[in-house]
Amino acid sequence: MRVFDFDHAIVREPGRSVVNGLRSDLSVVPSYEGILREHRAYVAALRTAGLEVDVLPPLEQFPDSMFVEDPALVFPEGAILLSPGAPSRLGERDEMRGVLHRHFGRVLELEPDEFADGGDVLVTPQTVFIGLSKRTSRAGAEALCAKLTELGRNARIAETPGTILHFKTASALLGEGTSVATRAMVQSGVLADFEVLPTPDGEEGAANLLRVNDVVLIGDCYPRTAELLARRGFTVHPLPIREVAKLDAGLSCMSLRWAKLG
Ligand code: CIR
Repeated sequence: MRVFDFDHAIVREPGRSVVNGLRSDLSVVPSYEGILREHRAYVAALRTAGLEVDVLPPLEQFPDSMFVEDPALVFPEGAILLSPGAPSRLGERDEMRGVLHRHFGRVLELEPDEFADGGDVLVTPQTVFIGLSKRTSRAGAEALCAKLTELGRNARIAETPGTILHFKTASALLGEGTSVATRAMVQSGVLADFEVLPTPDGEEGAANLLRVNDVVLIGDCYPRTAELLARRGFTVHPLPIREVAKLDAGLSCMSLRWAKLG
C-alpha cells in the first residue's frame, strides 16, 4: 500500500464563523458562501477519488475547525491527537478526540502543551517529517516523534523555511520518491532524498497540493504547475481554493485521510 492510498477521510463543514479564521493578511476577508462552495467541491473530489468521507458538523466556536488536518494525525495503524499551536485552535482537539475513537482502535495523545499542527507533518514512505514552526514547538515535535515511534513510524524533525505557516504550505508528496516544493524548501535541503519538482515562480501556493490515490488535487489558480504535472504523467484535478487561501490554507489541511486495515 502506498502512503497516498486512502479509502477514508474525515472533513468538517465550515461554520459561518470561518470568516473570522486566523490569517496573516487581515485586510482580506473570505466569504462564507465561497468557502462552503470550495469545501463541497473538495469533498466531491475526495469521493470521486474513491474515499468514504465522514463529514462532521460545523463548530461555530472554532472558526478554523474546518482545517481538520491540524488537530490530528492518522495512519492505518492508529491515530494521534495533536495540540494545535494557535491558542484559538487548541480546543479543537477535544472536539476531535471522540471522532478519532469512533474510527480508530488505537488513539495516542500529545499533552496539551506539546504543540504540533498536522500541517507541519509530511508523511513519506520512509520518514515522517515534522517541521518546526510558530505552531509546532521543539517539545511538541519531540513528543510527536515518540508517539510516531510507538506506531512504528520513523520520524525526523526539520526546519520550516521562511515565514510560512506550515511545513506543508511549501511541500507535498507526489509519488513514492517524488515531491513538489517551493524553491525555498528545495534550497533548505530537507527533501534531498526525493526528486523534487520546484513550483514555478509566482505559484508557490501550488505546493500545498494533495495526492490521493491516482489523482493530484491542485488549486485551480496554478495552471503552470498543473501543466508541469500533467506533462509528467500525473492525473491532475484542479479545485477552486481562492477563498480558503485567504485563510492561509490549501488542499491538505481540509481532511484527515487514511486507508483502513483489513
Ligand atoms: C490557521 O491559521 O490555523 C488556519 N487559518 C489555516 C490552517 C491551515 N492548515 C493547514 O494547512 N494544515
